[in-house]
Amino acid sequence: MKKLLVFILIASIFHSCKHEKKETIVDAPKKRPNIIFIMADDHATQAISAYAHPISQLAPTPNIDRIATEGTIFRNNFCTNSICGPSRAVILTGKHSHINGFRMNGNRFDGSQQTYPKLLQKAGYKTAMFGKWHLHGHPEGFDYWKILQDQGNYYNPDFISLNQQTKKIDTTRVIGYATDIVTEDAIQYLEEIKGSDQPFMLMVQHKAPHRNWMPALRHLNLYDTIQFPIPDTYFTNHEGSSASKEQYQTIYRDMYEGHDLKMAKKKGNPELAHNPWKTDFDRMTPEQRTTWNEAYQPKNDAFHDANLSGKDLDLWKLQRYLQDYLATIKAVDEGVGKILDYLEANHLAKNTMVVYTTDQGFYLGEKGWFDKRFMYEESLAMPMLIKYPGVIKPESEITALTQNLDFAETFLDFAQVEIPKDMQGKSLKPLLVNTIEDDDFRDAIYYHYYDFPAFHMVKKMYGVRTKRYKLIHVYDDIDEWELYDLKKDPNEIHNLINDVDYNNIEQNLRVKLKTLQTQYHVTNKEFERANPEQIKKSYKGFE
Ligand code: SGN
Ligand code: CA
Repeated sequence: MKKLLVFILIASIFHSCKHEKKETIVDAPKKRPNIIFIMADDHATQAISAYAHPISQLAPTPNIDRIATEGTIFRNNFCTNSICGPSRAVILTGKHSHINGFRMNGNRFDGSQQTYPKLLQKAGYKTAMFGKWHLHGHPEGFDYWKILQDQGNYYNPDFISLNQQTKKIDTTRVIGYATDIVTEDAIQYLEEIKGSDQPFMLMVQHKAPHRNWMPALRHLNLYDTIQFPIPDTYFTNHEGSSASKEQYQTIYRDMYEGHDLKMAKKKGNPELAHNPWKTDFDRMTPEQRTTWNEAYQPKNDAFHDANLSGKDLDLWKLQRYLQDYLATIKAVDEGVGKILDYLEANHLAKNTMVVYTTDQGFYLGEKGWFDKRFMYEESLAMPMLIKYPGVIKPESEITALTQNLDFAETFLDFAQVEIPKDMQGKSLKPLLVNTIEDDDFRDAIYYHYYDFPAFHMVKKMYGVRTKRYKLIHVYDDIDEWELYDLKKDPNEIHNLINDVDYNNIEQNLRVKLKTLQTQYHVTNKEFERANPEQIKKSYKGFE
């Protein structure tokens, strides 16, 4: 009996250590940390095995998970505007889109403004940026940078870089696979600065797993035999949300069969089905293309033999999408492993903070969709894992409501640089060193998406999310409010806006929304509507 009690006691202590917060670590290093910020593009929380979603368990990410095992996992981290360039601009500036001026992808980032890399550089950090930039213009505030041109391509991408000798801008096509090249460039830079007594801050930003989901040659058949779980909402008709009905990002309706799903026109012939953006495949070398065709042709032939239609075809498309999407993540995960191994082998691990995140979440078939933009959980959530040995408790978790808006201040705080008053987030340091309770950090987050009319035709929307509820105002060619109870309806398919039982909750959320808009200096100018003619044209044009 006594033995059993001791066992229960030890087991409960052990249990409380796993993924729970504990006392602050006292032996925190005094030196300013190095920071490596690794960011993927469109990496869904559902596709990181540390988050334990069933999809990710079939396509694990062991190296990314190492960051969670050695550090902390954020459970409620969100973007402010679920689209690429805007999220990146928020990360750099610590300011909402309407303040940093980059509201949608077509905008140009005003590089002259204050950013955290500039402030770190000024404070004596070596700063470098690799991979996807996607803010137009060239990076500022970096000692060195080498970025993918525009969106970047998976194979043989074009890079723009700052030539360190001549200080001139070079554009070069590099033969190889984008994820591997970006990882190698980052490691090579670490080699070059080895032994410097300055701390460093590196941004390593991958193209993957962005559309059109082209895996590395070594991963082309990685998940061929796996059947991924089908989301409960794959065929949902989202009643109560016109925006959901009118979007153009449904897997079985809007994906291009050749370009996105790598389907072939005919059996026995590698010629791709609908492939409007030819450059992704045409830039491959003949050898790469041969390896590619050898991997896809047998599975495409099997597809033709199966002669699928209706729902069977829709489900087949989901599997092909997930196989490719998840296979592109494999190289990202391997790259993270290489960077972590490098830090360990070079005695840098102890004083380096490593962050893994993505620019925004992504749909893996939920509601039938791919892409992002909506304020629903899959695209609003940003996975985030951070390790910093001796400071952040291993295997801990943070449930506070946090945002990409907070990253800049966090890095400045750890680097002991004064945080400018005009930044709009909050340093996450008190959460990371456990001097604040998660629930005391923030009670609600603010969101605003503007990119309409545009590709995928997701309407403009803004809203507020608390731990349990979400209120969204969708506007432009419509004017609709949506309210969700995330506890009762985690899939967000029951719009409760007309449910009288939720009147009080709705009123409180409206008040909170107004408070946040005042706090973040949102003016009426932010709610302008597009020209109705242009909207109509776009619905036709993007069909
Ligand atoms: C491309 C993609 C879209 C995607 C946008 C924005 N189409 O246009 O599906 O929504 O980028 O993505 S593609 O066929 O050209 O890949 S973002 O991550 O840059 O915001
Ligand atoms: Ca993105």
